[in-house]
Amino acid sequence: MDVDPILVEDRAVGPRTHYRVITLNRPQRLNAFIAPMHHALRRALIEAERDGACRAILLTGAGRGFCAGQDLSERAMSEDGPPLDLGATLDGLYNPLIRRLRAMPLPVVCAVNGPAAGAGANVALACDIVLAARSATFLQAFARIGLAPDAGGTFFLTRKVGPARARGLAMLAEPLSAEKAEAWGLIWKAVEDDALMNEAHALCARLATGSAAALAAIKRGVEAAATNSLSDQLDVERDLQRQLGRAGDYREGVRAFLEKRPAKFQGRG
Ligand code: T3D
Repeated sequence: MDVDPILVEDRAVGPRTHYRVITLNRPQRLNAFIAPMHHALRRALIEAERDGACRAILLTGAGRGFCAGQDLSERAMSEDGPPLDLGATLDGLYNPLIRRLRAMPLPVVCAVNGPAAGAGANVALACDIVLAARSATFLQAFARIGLAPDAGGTFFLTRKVGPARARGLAMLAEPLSAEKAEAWGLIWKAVEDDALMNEAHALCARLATGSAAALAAIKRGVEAAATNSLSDQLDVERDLQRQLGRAGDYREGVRAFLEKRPAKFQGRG
């Protein structure tokens, strides 16, 4: 019997407000990617974005791993067979996934519950807030099989931990502990294993009731900062702030502050 390669569940946090939990679900292969898993994940992300009541996403893995990257059993080649075009799978599957995670207006929290290897590590790094269980590891496994990091690996590593550590992680392909990943600024936080999911859910519930407009703008601003000059980025901030200043959440946020009460934000409109 075929098992769903991902599981999708909505968690309500208020009237017409929820966040979506997406669980990679091939635990016997440490949730390694196969094409149907890519397609199902793509659908779930598109549907979450279209669902105006969905205000955040929690991405995690079933079983003891987060994701071991590409399922290598799909990549077995005979010695004299034709070479594979890996550029085509990156173009068709991994790159659209990374672009979508970075561009979608919803905050994406990743709960790394175990090994995150190859493209699996880089999918985690593409998320907005990454929590990892203390026992989880991040492994740029690529060089072990004669590849270089993909799915944004060279970009995220270089920008998050700097070129010296990026080269070491990619060339030596040694697992990095969750604690070190936090200390190096690769992820938001390492948490005790048994606290991971509670903490991830609490974070999503908090994001889901925050100002959707502000969170989307923060995401756009931080994304743009990766490549902008300071001068260009000041313009981006001006434009985003101008837009936010005209929106209801700002009005409500200021009023709530002055009235010493929690703000009630509007949602995604
Ligand atoms: O191909 C393209 O389209 C281009 C894109 C490439 C993107 C990539 O991600 S390339 C990199 C692919 N990933 C890897 O090279 C990582 C391979 N996995 C590992 O190195 C290790 O499994 C881990 C370090 C992640 C975890 O080690 P450990 O000891 O905790 O677990 P394990 O025993 O190795 O794995 C458990 C099972 O999952 C095992 O199956 P078995 O023996 O119990 O039947 C193992 O074979 C399977 N598994 C783990 N990773 C993969 C996998 N099966 C297929 N593909 C995998 N990537």
